[in-house]
Amino acid sequence: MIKYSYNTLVFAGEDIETGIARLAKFGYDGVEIVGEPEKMDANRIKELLDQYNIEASTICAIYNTERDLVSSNENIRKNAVEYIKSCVDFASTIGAKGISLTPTACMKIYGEADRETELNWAVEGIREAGFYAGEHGVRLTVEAWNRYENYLINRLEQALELVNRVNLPNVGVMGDTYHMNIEEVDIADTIRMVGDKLYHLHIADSNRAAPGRGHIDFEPIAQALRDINYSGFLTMELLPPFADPFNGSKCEEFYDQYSEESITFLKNLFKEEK
Ligand code: LER
Ligand code: MN
Repeated sequence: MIKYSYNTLVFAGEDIETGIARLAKFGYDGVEIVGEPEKMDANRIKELLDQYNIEASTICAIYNTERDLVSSNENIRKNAVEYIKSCVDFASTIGAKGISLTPTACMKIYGEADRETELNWAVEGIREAGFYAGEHGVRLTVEAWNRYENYLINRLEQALELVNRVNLPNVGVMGDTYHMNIEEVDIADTIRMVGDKLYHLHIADSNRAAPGRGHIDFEPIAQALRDINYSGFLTMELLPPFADPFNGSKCEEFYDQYSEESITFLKNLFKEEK
């Protein structure tokens, strides 16, 4: 069965309780929590999730120049692995089952070494973090980002190839319809191609607004998810329409309005049996 969650990344400037309460009120099954374990009180988050009767779907890990699995600097690569392990500990405490992973920094669009060397570093780092995650019952999900945010893994076939090289059962692929709309030939066919290795999916429309507010056709995507018997979370990851959407700027519509509207849109989409 499909479950719905919402990435709290966009709820800038408010206490985590307000976001959790909002998502519980609008009928979400889960909350995707930003992966900054050192800045967050995991025990309090767990208490709040229990109080509002909603689960932690996943951790949205944040990859920056200090947390880059394919940096040419070995210390930074090690730091990235340690960071993912700290997200695993965080996930274990709050009950999240998956952590997103992209093997380089967000907004880094040039490599530092040749592609094969970087992919080998990625495999090495993901395997180490992946073993640790496996011991804690947590999945790592390799997400492809569009070419303006990342140069290494832009399409799901590349994510799948990397996941196959890592070859651990708890390491799979994740998509994001916003990135896929830019990079894939056909979003639905790509979902079918990844099949049971699709462990997680971010949902946003073509402009990163709530589904239904851009020009992605979600009908064939829903059909592809039915075809592969997808039973994971669909997590809204909506972000403001800026060149740098990660700078913490607030847009009022991303709080109540898009939270409510997104789940209504997706529940309608999956309601009718096709
Ligand atoms: C993260 O899930 C994502 O999609 C990227 O754009 C970086 O935040
Ligand atoms: Mn995403």
